[in-house]
Amino acid sequence: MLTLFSICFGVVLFFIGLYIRFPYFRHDCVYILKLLKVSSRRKEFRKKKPFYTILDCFLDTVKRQPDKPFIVFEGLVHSYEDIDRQSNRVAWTLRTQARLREGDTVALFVANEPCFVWLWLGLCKLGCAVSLLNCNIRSRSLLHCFSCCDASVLIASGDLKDPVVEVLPTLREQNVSVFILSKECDAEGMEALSDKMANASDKPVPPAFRSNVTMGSPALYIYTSGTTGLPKAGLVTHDKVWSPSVFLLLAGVTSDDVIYTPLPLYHGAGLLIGVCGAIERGITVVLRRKFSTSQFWDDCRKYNVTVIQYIGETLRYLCNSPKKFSDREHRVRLAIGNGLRADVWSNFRSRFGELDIKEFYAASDGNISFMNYPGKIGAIGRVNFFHKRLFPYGLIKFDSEREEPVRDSNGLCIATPQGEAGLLVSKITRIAPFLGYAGNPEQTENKKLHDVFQKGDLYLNSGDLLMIDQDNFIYFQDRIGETFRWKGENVATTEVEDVLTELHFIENATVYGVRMPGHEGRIGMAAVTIKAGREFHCSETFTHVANNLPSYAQPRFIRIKSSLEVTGTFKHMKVNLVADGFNPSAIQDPLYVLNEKEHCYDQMTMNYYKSINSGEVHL
Ligand SMILES: *[C@@H]1O[C@H](CO)[C@@H](O)[C@H](O)[C@H]1NC(C)=O
Ligand SMILES: *[C@@H]1O[C@H](CO)[C@@H](O)[C@H](O)[C@H]1NC(C)=O
Ligand SMILES: *[C@@H]1O[C@H](CO)[C@@H](O)[C@H](O)[C@H]1NC(C)=O
Ligand SMILES: *[C@@H]1O[C@H](CO)[C@@H](O)[C@H](O)[C@H]1NC(C)=O
Ligand SMILES: *[C@@H]1O[C@H](CO)[C@@H](O)[C@H](O)[C@H]1NC(C)=O
Ligand SMILES: CC(=O)N[C@H]1CO[C@H](CO)[C@@H](O)[C@@H]1O
Repeated sequence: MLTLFSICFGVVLFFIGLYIRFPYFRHDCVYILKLLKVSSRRKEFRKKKPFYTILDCFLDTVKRQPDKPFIVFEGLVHSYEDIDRQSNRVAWTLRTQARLREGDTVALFVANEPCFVWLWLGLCKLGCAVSLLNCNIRSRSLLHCFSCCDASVLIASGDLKDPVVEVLPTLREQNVSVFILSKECDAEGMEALSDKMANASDKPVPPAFRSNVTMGSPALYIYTSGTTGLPKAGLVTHDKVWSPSVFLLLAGVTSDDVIYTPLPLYHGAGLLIGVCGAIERGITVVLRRKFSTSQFWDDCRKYNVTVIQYIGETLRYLCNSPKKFSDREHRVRLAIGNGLRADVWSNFRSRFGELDIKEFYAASDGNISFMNYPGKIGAIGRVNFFHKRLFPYGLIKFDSEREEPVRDSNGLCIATPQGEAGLLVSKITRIAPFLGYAGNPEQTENKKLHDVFQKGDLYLNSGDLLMIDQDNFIYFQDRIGETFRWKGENVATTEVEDVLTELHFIENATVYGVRMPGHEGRIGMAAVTIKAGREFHCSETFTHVANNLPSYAQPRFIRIKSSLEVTGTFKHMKVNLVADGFNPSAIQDPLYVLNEKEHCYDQMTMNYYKSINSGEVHL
């Protein structure tokens, strides 16, 4: 009896000891089990002939639960069956009207609306690849993105007609068929789609129309900002669609949940993690055209939302909104997203309730992802032995002056010790391939790193500096090189530089991101030189910038310099400029700040600087 008791006591002590020594042991094990489940399912999908795509998963969900709400939007409920039928109409219409066939690529220039989902599914049913254009881009950028992936058809929302009309002459030269989602269309060279769809059949689309689709066929092109100039079209194959589609499963979302997605569907987070994840779980998505601070919690209450998708900015806006008695009246139990700062994380939970936050790290053009499954504040993930075996990665020393990895005398990279920031590199393998960018072999090659830990090995350069602490939690530190992040979007500095130097009075420009107190990411700033005998025009600069760049990429501050420092390889030196920031008392040069209301750039004042620093001005 006594021995039995002491054995039990010993066992209890052992587990208490284990818990103290390894407090995250349980989390690690649960995560490994989920990863095992996901990996074995992915293996099964790959074995199936034909490959089991997210569309097949959708069709199975429709069979299982036709009447369950799939997309709820502005008070209207679209069931799984409704959306299936709508996507059939899309497929039949486009098969006749645009003669679309398997393997063709179609560009969608559509805002967050339910039709985004049925257009995408309808195109999947025809075996077409879909290129997801960011609906903020205009003119040159729009044309560039459209032509990256050899699309023959462009489909645009009714309210995006004007930017399409602007580029229509070029599209017509290239024989592109342009469809507008409206009942009628008077502009020559564009066809209305909505009326044709309304008349089309909604009978099922035969799988034979897509019989040649394999796991390696292009499913989507998702754009990321390039290191040189315009955005790059990251290829997402049908196999790769599955990686983000299981995030909701990994985060613990169940079939009873309702997810709220105010994020753009043209990004991986909205479409792949949100909508595809919902299809995988068979749940309802409450979709919103655009994130709104004032409507957020009302929506959550109205639709019984239990899971929300975020980027760091959106949770910060919610924390900055005036306090209400109803702040904790909601059923949201889980938030999933990225870019959440530690202070906002704590504020958010103490104000809106102790909900679970699952922060993750992923890139649509990457081959590695992390999830902070134990919910450690501020971290983006955790080193997990099993995950690392499946997807080898490492952090290496990076020279930020020369903007390249540091190499030792053997020409190999140097791993950073724990606690120190390093460049994330992930091994390119069969199960974690790097698919590159459509029509851009040079940029694809640029992302690869050879001879990293051994001669002959091949890694993907993520462009992100991360840090791993003593407890094996992973933290995001910074983005390197020619892009920075602002409002959840990557800004390509060279694209902004090109736009600025198009102005007749600007000689050279260098663009960089600067930190702003109380904000995630970096805000855009430019240092420019003015051509001899010319001067800086405040309103002309504004008009040009506003016409050519989406708002998140417009430089907020412009600093006029008499010359710009260059490196030995004629790259602009940004380190000192970034360090100077936008403090008017520290900068002798003329300094301007963008004024949206007055449509111009204003002289930067000390008062404005102070109100930014005190948090009075939110950008
Ligand atoms: C567009 O179509 C016309 C007539 O079919 C053809 O002559 C022309 O070469 C095409 N242009 C392009 C860019 O494909
Ligand atoms: C749709 O059907 C209606 C009624 O049959 C017809 O009047 C209309 O012209 C059709 N529209 C198109 C675009 O085919
Ligand atoms: C699939 O590929 C085969 C052989 O390449 C071809 O004959 C067939 O027409 C293709 N099917 C479709 C629907 O394009
Ligand atoms: C939300 O839940 C309540 C109580 O369970 C229910 O009465 C209501 O109909 C639900 N609302 C929606 C939109 O599902
Ligand atoms: C600045 O512009 C001039 C003229 O366009 C060019 O010759 C010069 O190389 C540029 N300087 C830098 C640093 O880019
Ligand atoms: C961990 C992770 O996201 N790995 C992905 C890397 O990219 C390939 C395809 O590009 C995916 O199949 C992996 O799942």
